[in-house]
Amino acid sequence: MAFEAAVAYEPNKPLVIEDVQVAPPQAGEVRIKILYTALCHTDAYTWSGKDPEGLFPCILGHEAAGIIESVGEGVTEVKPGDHVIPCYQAECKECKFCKSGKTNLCGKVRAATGVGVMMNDRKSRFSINGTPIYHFMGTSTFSQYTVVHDVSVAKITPEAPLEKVCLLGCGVPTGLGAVWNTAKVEAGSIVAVFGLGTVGLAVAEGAKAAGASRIIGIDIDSKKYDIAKNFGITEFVNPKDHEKPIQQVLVDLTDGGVDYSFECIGNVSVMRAALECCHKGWGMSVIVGVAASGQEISTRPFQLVTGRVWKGTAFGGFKSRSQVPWLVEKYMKKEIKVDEYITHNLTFGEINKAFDLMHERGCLRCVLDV
Ligand code: NAD
Ligand code: AHE
Ligand code: ZN
Repeated sequence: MAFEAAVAYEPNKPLVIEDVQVAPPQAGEVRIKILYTALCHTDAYTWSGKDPEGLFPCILGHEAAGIIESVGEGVTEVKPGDHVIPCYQAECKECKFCKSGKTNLCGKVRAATGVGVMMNDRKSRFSINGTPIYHFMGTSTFSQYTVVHDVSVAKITPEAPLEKVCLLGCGVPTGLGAVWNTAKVEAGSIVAVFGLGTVGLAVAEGAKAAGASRIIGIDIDSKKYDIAKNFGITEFVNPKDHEKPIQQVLVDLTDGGVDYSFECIGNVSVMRAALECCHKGWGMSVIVGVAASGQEISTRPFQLVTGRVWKGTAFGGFKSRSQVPWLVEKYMKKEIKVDEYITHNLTFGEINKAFDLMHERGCLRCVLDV
């Protein structure tokens, strides 16, 4: 089968819509007709060439929704016609990670998804005139059809609007889960959110639902405050308005520091500030942002000796196949926002324009009609 996909041939070079051969799913794989995909900053990060796992040519994309077209041998949990969200964080329910009860990371297919191929034969299911095109994050959703491992697909209710719930493939769950699963923010807590894009706003939404008493948003774009108030941000600080380091500004504002902070940018200097604005004795900082290859975090170990805790989160700690359907149900019951994060809708052919939009003010998520 040949279908259109947006191929990234080289870092930062415009994606090219090509007719790509999409091979049938092998054992333990499914082929999905992707109907809608959004763009996440991690796609832009890999496209930039700074991701050590970025391989070219590849088909990017990991925040999407679609319908199962066919399944390979031995696939029992989904069938053609099922509505699904591809999940870059797999959940096999059998590996050491899945059984540990301590993490949402899964070990079953990660070695293959990190090098752009499928587990079975260590080959790609995408090709153009016989030349293989690498997969990305085990999802490759910038394509009308994609092949993913069956452990990387969450079956959702057919009633859910796919043009909205595609967002539940990455950014929104990541922010909510960072608060609910990773930090486990308690009612009454003071929370600081660094970076008010989709992920940071979802952190704010999660913190509000958890009953946080103050949710302080920090962003270098002061226009973000207006929109952020709708997601639960109660106070706003622009580091550019202060001469003091931002961690000191926050410590002064909160009688010694915040209970929880979240870095949702991918900037290692901000990660340090996010840790150091936490309260002595118990403050916890969660790294959510993805920093480029070669970047490293640092702080005085004394910060940790005196009780601050530094953590990180992948997909907000949610177990994908088990919990994405639950998040979709929560959206259907209007218990979590999704529509509010979608600021732009474009056609698949406008994908390069969508990448440009990501750098513009006022853009949270852009959804493409594939
Ligand atoms: P975004 O670009 O929409 O938002 C980032 C925000 O940070 C913007 O509002 C920007 O103005 C602000 N900002 C930039 N530099 C700043 C600074 N020095 N101080 C304060 N604010 C600053 O991005 P997003 O889609 O919300 O994603 C955020 C990060 O999360 C990215 O690094 C992305 O790759 C990562 N991410 C991680 C996971 C995960 O599982 N850990 C999942 C999804 C996304
Ligand atoms: N290949 C990158 C890893 C980037 C990264 O940390 N990815 C996050 C998801 S970002 C989604 O937008 C993640 O879940 N990581 C855990 C994992 O297993 O990949 C790099 O920098 O090396
Ligand atoms: Zn993402």
